[in-house]
Amino acid sequence: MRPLQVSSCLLAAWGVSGAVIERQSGGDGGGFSDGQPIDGNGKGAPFSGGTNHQIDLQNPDNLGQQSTDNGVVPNLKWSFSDSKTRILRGGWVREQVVTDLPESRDIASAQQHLTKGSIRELHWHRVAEWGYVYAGAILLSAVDQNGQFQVAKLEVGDIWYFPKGEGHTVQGLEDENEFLLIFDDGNFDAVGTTFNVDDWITHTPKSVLSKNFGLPESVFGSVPSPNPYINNATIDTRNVTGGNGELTGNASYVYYAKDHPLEDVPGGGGTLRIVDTTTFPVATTIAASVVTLEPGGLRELHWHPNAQEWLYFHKGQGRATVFIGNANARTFDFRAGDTGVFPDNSGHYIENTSETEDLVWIEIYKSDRVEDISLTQWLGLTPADIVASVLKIPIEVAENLKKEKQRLIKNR
Ligand SMILES: *[C@@H]1O[C@H](CO)[C@@H](O)[C@H](O)[C@H]1NC(C)=O
Ligand SMILES: *[C@@H]1O[C@H](CO)[C@@H](O)[C@H](O)[C@H]1NC(C)=O
Ligand SMILES: *[C@@H]1O[C@H](CO)[C@@H](O)[C@H](O)[C@H]1NC(C)=O
Ligand SMILES: CC(=O)N[C@H]1CO[C@H](CO)[C@@H](O)[C@@H]1O
Repeated sequence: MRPLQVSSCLLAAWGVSGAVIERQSGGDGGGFSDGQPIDGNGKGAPFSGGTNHQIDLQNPDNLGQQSTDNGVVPNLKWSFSDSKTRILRGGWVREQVVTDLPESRDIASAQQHLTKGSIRELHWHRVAEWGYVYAGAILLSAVDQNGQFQVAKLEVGDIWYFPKGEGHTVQGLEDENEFLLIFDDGNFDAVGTTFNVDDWITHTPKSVLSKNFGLPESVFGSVPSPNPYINNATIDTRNVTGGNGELTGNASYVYYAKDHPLEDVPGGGGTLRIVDTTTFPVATTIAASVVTLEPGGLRELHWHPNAQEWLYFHKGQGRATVFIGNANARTFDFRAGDTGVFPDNSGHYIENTSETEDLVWIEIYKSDRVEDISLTQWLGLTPADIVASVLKIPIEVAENLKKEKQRLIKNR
């Protein structure tokens, strides 16, 4: 009987003094926080047909909550919960590719879980791969074209990068291990993007395998087909020897979080770790920021001059308005497990919408560097008379705009 409640509460609201009373909260039905497209100022009406109430409750901004939104902005959000999860012996994987989130042409992603001992089989990609461990620990192994190799243990917060084409694998070391995978091409599911060794061996004549490896044909009689995608094994890491030695220093495929203490962030509202070629030299095509924003904090209004921004929300909940040019702007609600994409050079902010929880997310750019331009800093470094006349603000306000980037602004 929601429609009746709505109309009676609206009548009551109008009845008080003829003044408009905002009814955005309160549990008795009739506003955005009740999952209804009704602004309490005379706009909107209840849903009378099919609607997914849980999704409506999670996305008040899709219901029209932000009166400053305008024009047409395509969908810029995809939830991993809407992806098909591929369940396997030893774990699972769920992807987000360009057909899920069409605006994300530069980046595709996946979450992957491996149980203890499970191995993502040996493979390589036509695209570069970037990974972030957020649960457990993994053993990574890779080899480059010069016969240099790396075998490394990564823990929570550690990051890896495999250049396009390098052969690699990862194995779960703890009971449960999970990580985010990023690829620098949105069309990740296209044939010709991933090459699994099991598949190649299975579809090569046995006589050729025998000649190639100098071994009897029977050696390859048990290669699994179809490939299981995840294999299992005991954890008995044999040392690798030979070749041209280990990839270390600037050539390393691994960024260890412990080697990079968090620095103070301008604005004081949280922490921001920039992982690009200034701190992780091999990562020439994927740059990242790992951000924690305190309750009430704001990632300041800014844009990125060099790339589209792709996002993964790891904890908490927040909202962002994306301004894509002309008079087009749209607000999106995000929570843990969502991904998003902000078009190249679009203006945006990210705001916490939780009372208590930090908002944690990862920003990804198909670039060698994280770059941003701060609206506050730009205005602060423009002649104050110009800023005052254009924005119709007092000149003293324009003169006192901060001249430093604020990045993560603390709740005041
Ligand atoms: C791998 O999984 C199979 C099937 O579940 C099981 O029979 C086998 O013992 C496992 N091997 C190892 C080394 O864990
Ligand atoms: C690998 O090398 C290390 C250091 O040289 C050694 O301590 C360890 O026993 C070796 N592991 C195996 C499985 O041979
Ligand atoms: C390693 O990379 C950093 C950052 O790009 C650079 O400043 C440094 O000189 C490099 N070190 C070596 C030994 O090449
Ligand atoms: C604790 C706190 O200040 N939470 C705020 C997070 O941001 C939302 C949206 O601005 C506010 O409504 C909360 O009060």
